[in-house]
Amino acid sequence: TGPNGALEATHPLALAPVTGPASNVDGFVRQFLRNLNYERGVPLSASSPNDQYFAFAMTVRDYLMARWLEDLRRQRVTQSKSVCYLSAEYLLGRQLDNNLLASGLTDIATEAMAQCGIDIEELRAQEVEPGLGNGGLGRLAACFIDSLATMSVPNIGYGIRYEYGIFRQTFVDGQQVEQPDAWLELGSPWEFPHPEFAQTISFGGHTETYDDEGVTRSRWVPSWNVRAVPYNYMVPGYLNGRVNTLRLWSAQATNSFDLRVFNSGDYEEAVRAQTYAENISKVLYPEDSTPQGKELRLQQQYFFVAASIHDFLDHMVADDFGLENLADRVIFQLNDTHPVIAVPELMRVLVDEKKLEWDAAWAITQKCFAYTCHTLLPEALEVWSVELLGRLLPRHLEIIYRINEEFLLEVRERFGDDEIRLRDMSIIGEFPERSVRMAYLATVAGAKVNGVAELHSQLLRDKVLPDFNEFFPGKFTNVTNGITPRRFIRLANPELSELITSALGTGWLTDLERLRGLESYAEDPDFRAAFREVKAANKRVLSDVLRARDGFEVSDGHMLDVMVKRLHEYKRQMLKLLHIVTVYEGIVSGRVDAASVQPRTFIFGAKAAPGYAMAKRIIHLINAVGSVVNADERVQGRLKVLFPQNYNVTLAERLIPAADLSEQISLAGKEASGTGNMKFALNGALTIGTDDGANVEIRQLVGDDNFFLFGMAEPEVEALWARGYKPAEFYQHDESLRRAMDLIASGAFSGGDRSVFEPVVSNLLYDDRFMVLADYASYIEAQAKVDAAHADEDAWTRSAILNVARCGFFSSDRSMRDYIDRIWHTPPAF
Ligand code: B1H
Repeated sequence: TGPNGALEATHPLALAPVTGPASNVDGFVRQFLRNLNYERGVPLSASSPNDQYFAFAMTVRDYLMARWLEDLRRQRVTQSKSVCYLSAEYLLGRQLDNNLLASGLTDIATEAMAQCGIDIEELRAQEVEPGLGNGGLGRLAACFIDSLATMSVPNIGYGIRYEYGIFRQTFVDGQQVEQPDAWLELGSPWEFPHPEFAQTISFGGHTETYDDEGVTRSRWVPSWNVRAVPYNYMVPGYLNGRVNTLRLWSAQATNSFDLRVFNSGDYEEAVRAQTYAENISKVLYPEDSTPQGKELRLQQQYFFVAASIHDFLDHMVADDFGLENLADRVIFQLNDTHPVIAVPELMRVLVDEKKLEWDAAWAITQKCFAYTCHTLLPEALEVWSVELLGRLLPRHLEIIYRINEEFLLEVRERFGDDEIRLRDMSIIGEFPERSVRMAYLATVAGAKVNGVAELHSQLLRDKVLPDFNEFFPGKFTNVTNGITPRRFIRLANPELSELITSALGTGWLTDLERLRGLESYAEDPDFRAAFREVKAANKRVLSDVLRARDGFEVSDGHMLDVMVKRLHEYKRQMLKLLHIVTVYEGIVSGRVDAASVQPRTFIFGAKAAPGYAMAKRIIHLINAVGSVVNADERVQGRLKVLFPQNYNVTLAERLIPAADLSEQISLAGKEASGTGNMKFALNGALTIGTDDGANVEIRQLVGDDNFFLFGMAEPEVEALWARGYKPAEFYQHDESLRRAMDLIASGAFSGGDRSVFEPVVSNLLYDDRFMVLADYASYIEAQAKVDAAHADEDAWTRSAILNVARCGFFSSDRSMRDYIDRIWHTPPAF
């Protein structure tokens, strides 16, 4: 090897750049058979669908490889500023079709498989989606890295390679049962392990000071460690030849693992310790919104951010770059508080290991991080008890204390000895136990703090972190979320994509504001007919999927009314259910003629956190209402309630394009943004929604005529709380609400057993933290408007087209431009 360890080859082939297989059907077939034979070790004639899927995926990979290697090389050579996205979750969805699309290989690959006698649909069905996220937050990370690759922005996504992703949901007697998601059981063709780039990550132990040539320094003496092994995944841009990297860390026991225990002869104990280390990346915590202060979770967080920071510093920053300029090389974007322990880790590296002065290190750190907050729920703001943090990461706790001390000094300088303010702004909270407020730490350390929709960012500034907003003028900003149109329009809705292209030509997929051009087509009867035909075709596709997957029959001619998202009380699936029960009760009581009811199919998709009892009861109730309503002949098949189990990205891609009505009905001031709302609107569903999260911006863009607004706005919610909210009063004064609630309480949906759903009913009557009853009347009224609007087919289609035309803003490409302009300041890519 030559200087810098570079290999010096003389063979001409070794000097040429890597090239992929020939970009034609023959080239694809040849490479596919090669992979089948040489990588899988099977002949075509004896290959299983899984072998074929693997060989196929590897072939797609082979076409992307040359660009990937080149982009990795250029990241190092140019040393231009990179975005390191730190996220505990990436909810990727299936990779195969996305990577085919990005590489422009779909047609060639389809023909190649046909010539091999292979049904490409069967191959697609082999892929298990990597469900390495809970919901919106994880899916957002996946959309963002897609957009960055498509915009050729240098980016590494860092995260955790959970062996088990979000649990598989099944229903047993209508109740959720969780099963492990063994997504790696058959391996994954998309990952590249690099054990040679493993990092050693330490935990526990104590700190000490020592004399370093006359300077007193601190150091951490940890008590155990674990190996973090990186697995690389390709993140190809859309038809631009760019391939970025997603690097997920897997925990392995170190070889030297507790030799002391080994030597003491306690073999069993040593092996147990190994298992302990490997637990770190074993499973994704299935809590959405409400983090639990579990030790393993803090281990996961520190494990992946420490590995990521060291990985970047060791391999991506040139030796002569100069640490004081680190912020010219990297911005670490903190996806919520989950990676915030990265802040004291970078400080520890700079101060303890690189021996920088504290102030110099802090100046660098404050430029290298930015923080995105994704919530408004107080219970979702992560805190770690000082006891736990100090035990697991003693040096980091010291560093956090010092950061806090110096921060509070500055606060004192500015505001005087205002003890209440000081207590309120302290990174260390005292009640109910001493703990580290991770959102505060992130806010103090971050160059910028952003919310994820206009309303959310406003509430963050005014309600959640007002003192910080005052103290750090200009630090707070907004970046409204977005979704990738490649996956959620082009792949999920190929028929609509074709229709759009027939009207606008190509180019809109990477410049989504061009959808504006569809506005005039809303007036064109032929276009409207074609648009309706697309929706109908998507319903047929969905119908086939639900039949095969769940044994459901979707009736023709029904409006599809869809509510898919995590089950959480603030999202108010109960409100949707009260509407259904109200319509049903009207029919069975004889007050409403079934024949006059507009045929509707209500589709729910939702997982509940396994420990969230109320959410699980609500799932049970939805299923119970479904089985009663669907079986009742008096309904004459005009109402149907379907709840397919295990809602995931793959199902979302089929459900959303078929939907007529999108349910976005959270209590105003609770949903930070929502991203499903954007996916539905862009696929031509109309929204019934509150003034919450990004709904606000959707409504502003599509116009009041094309959006069904209902419910209290956030200030009204506040005012009602202030007056004293008594849900039972709404029950007493609203006959229709009373009938619906009474029907549930009567045991009509639980075989006469009144106790089963009693907790749900009494929770609404006497607590109702999310004001379901207060918004009920307004919701029912809005649903009547939906019925009326849907009766006018042409007007509805017109509105649906305008939703598509006016929602180009919600491309995640636009979100990325906003991050670049307002936060990252990364120069245009090489
Ligand atoms: C969102 C989370 C979340 N906000 C804790 N917060 C988690 C919190 O594992 N945990 O402990 C996991 C996830 N997720 C969602 O983020 C918001 O509720 C949505 O409104 C928003 O659209 C989405 C993306 O910004």
